[in-house]
Amino acid sequence: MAKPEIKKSLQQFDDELKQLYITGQWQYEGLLAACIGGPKPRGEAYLWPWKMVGEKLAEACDVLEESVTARRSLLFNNPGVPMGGTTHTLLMGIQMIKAGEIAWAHRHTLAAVRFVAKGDGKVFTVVNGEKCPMQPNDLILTPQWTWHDHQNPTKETAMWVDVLDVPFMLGLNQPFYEPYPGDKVQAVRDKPSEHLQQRAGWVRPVWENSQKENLPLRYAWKDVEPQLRALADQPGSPYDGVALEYVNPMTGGPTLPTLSCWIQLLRPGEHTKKHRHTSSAVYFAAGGEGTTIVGDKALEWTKNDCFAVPNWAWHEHVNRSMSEEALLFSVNDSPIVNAFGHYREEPEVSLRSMSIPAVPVPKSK
Ligand code: GTQ
Ligand code: FE2
Repeated sequence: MAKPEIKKSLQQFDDELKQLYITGQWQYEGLLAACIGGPKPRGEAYLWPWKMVGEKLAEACDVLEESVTARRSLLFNNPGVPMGGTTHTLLMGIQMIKAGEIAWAHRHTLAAVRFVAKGDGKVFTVVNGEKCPMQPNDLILTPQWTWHDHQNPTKETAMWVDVLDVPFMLGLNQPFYEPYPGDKVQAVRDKPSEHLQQRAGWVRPVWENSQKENLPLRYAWKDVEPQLRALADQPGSPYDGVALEYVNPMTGGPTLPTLSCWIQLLRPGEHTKKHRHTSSAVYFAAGGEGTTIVGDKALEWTKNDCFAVPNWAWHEHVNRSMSEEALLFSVNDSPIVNAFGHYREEPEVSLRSMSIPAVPVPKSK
C-alpha cells in the first residue's frame, strides 16, 4: 500500500491543537519531568522568628483598631509557594486579640485549629455554641463549617497560633463563608446537659445518636501534658522523639479530616534521625530551643517561632540544650495524603510501626 502523503509537519499539527486548547501527550513535557525522581519539595524550609513577628503583631494592634471579623492574624507565606500558603496545603499564622475585643462569629468550609500561646483561661472561643476556654498550650478545633467567635474579656492581650487547610481547600475550589446572622457573637449553650465536649468522653447518653463529626472541640493542656510526661521515658520515635498525635476519639483517626496535630517533646540533647515523607508540616516552638535541619538549611528556633517543613524534604530535629526540654506543636497534612493511600516515608515508614510494651512477665529464676 502506498504511504499516505504527509500534508503537515508535527510542529504545524501541535500549533493547530494549541489553538483548540488541546495538547498532545507527547507535548506534555512538564508531566514527565514532574514525575521523574519523585516530588521536588514544594516550598522552602522557612522560619518566621517571634522577635520579628511579635513586633509586627504589636504594630497590627495599633493599625487594625478592632479585630472584628477581619481577624488580627499575621499569616505566613512560604517564599517558595507563590499560590500562597505556609506549605502547599497548610496556612499558619499568629492571631492577637486585645483586652475586651471580640472576633465576630462566622463559619467557613476551611478547617482550623488554634494552639494557645497567651491567655488566662477567661479568654475563650465559642464553637457551635460550646464555650472553649483558652489556656496556654490548649488546642481548640474549629472544624469545617462550625460557627466560631473569639472573645477576650480580660485585661491582657491574648494570642494563639492558627493553622488552616486553606491552600488545599482553595486548590479544590471549595471555599464557602457565612457571617453569623444578626449578632457579633453566637448564642452559648448554658445548660451543662447540652454541652458537647463530654459527649466525646468515656460515657455518652444512650438515647442520642453519637455524632462523629465536630467532636471533640478542645484538648486541654492539663489533660495532654501528663500523658506526654508519662511517656517521656519511652524510646519514642527515632525521627520525632516523644511525639503524640491529638486523635479524634470518635473515629480513632486524625485530629480533623484534613489536619493532624502533634505535640512533640525533645529531651535535653536529643538529636533525631533524618527522614522525609510525603506529608508537609508547620511547626510552632512552644518551649525550649532547638535546630531543625531541613536539607542543607538549619532552622534555629526558640519559643514562639514558627517554621515550615515542605513535603519530601529530608529533616531532623535537635534540642540544642543539654539541660532543658524542648516542645514543638505541629500540624501536618498526612490525613489528606493518607486518604488516597499516598503516604510514603524514607528510609522507612516509622508512623505506628512499633509494638506497644509487652505484657510484663516475671523473669524465670
Ligand atoms: O480566627 O476565624 O487566621 O477565619 C484565618 C481565618 C483565623 C479565625 C485566621 C479565620 C480565622
Ligand atoms: Fe474563621
